[in-house]
Amino acid sequence: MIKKLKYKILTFTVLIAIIGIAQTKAQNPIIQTAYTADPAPLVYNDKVYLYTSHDEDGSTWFTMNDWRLYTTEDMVNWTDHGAILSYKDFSWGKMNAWAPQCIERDGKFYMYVPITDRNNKNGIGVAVSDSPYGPFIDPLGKPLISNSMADIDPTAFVDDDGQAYLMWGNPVCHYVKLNEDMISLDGEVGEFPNTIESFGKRKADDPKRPTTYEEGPWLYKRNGIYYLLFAAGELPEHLGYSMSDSPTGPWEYKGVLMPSEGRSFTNHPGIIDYKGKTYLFYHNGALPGGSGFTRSVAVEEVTFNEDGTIVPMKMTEGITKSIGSVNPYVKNEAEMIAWSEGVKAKSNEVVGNFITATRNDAFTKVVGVDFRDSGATRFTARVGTTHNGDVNMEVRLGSKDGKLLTTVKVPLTGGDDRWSLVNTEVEQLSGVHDLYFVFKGKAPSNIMYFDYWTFGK
Ligand code: FUB
Repeated sequence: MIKKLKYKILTFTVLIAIIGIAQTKAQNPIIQTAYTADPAPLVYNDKVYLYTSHDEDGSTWFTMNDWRLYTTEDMVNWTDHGAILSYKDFSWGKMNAWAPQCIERDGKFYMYVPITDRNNKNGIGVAVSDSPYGPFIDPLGKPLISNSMADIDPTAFVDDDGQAYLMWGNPVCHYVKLNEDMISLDGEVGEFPNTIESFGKRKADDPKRPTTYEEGPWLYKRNGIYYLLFAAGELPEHLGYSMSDSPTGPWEYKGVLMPSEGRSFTNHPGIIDYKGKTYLFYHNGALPGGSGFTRSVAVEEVTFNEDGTIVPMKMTEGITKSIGSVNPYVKNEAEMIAWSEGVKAKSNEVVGNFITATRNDAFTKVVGVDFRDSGATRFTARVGTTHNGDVNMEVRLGSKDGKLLTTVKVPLTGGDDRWSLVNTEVEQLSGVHDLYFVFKGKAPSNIMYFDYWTFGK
């Protein structure tokens, strides 16, 4: 089985390398500063919290050590909060920080995660926090679910009547009720019958996998109808979905939600309603260096037919219009980014999360900065570099080559644990603009680092 899977992966990777799919320059994939996968969005207090798994740079297998968090209030600018949980935070965890989901109940946040334990067995753990940003603590000291190697990809859901459910699994979908404490099971683990009616017929005959259901279930409810979205086979995966009038089925297969494309042999759905719209998150391999093991998360707006079925969608350039705005007169994190190139996410104990420009002309873009009529005349940023004399950060309007607002000379600080606050004059600004921070320097790598920015008088 593993041999067959590896062969399929290799064939697909070679095929993609030959085709050489072009890198998108649009809003998708929404995270460009790290390789992310298995998106798990959560809406809480008018903000989107996007939990992801994390493919390590240069991975040639599922080398995944922690889960990351990104947030947005406008669906375009995403703020990086770094790694908020690792398999190492579970005393029993050995490796494989795969597809997570975090949900909120009564002000507490429950992060359900698949991990391989110290006996090389897969299981699902739960970690709890008082805040969506963590810290998350494992209250059990052991897996919540540990039945078989198939225990991966949890999705959690609290129904309107207060009953909570956990579903997971590859190659069949398991489910169980959760008690109100969200960290113990209410009854026996069940399994959705893996029938053609429920999950559609797989093209190739595979006795172990007769239907398209593969992994990555996501339970969602809209207008009293339950939707089970899932990663569907065969490889490369597409997304499929089924509908039911009960969270535990029987499920009726409704077809392909998103066909396979985008340089990754896996995909993984996560869906939310936010500010009157519905959004589907998924992953592909569209970043430079992207592949089935260096994936990146993307998002599409979802539309429904009158009968509640979902209009199938393809991978597009994503959400290009902001549904909010950015206030330039407060401290804005450099890692709040709508698009970037040549930039990596970093963090340390001195300043938390920040970004590093890896090459000359690397840049970040922030969409919809609303200067109003306040007449900003000063720009301030916390920056640093290990190079002497030749490093500048340009602040431009509208495009990477757009109107130059100011050039910040980046002082030599000597390391990303030492920072300098720089201040420059800008001409009076008003109105809404996209801001570009363009990093200039002669060094072959790690040109400079950037923590935050703000405008004032
Ligand atoms: O990210 C590791 C695994 O790949 C996930 O658990 C699956 O859903 C697939 O995306």
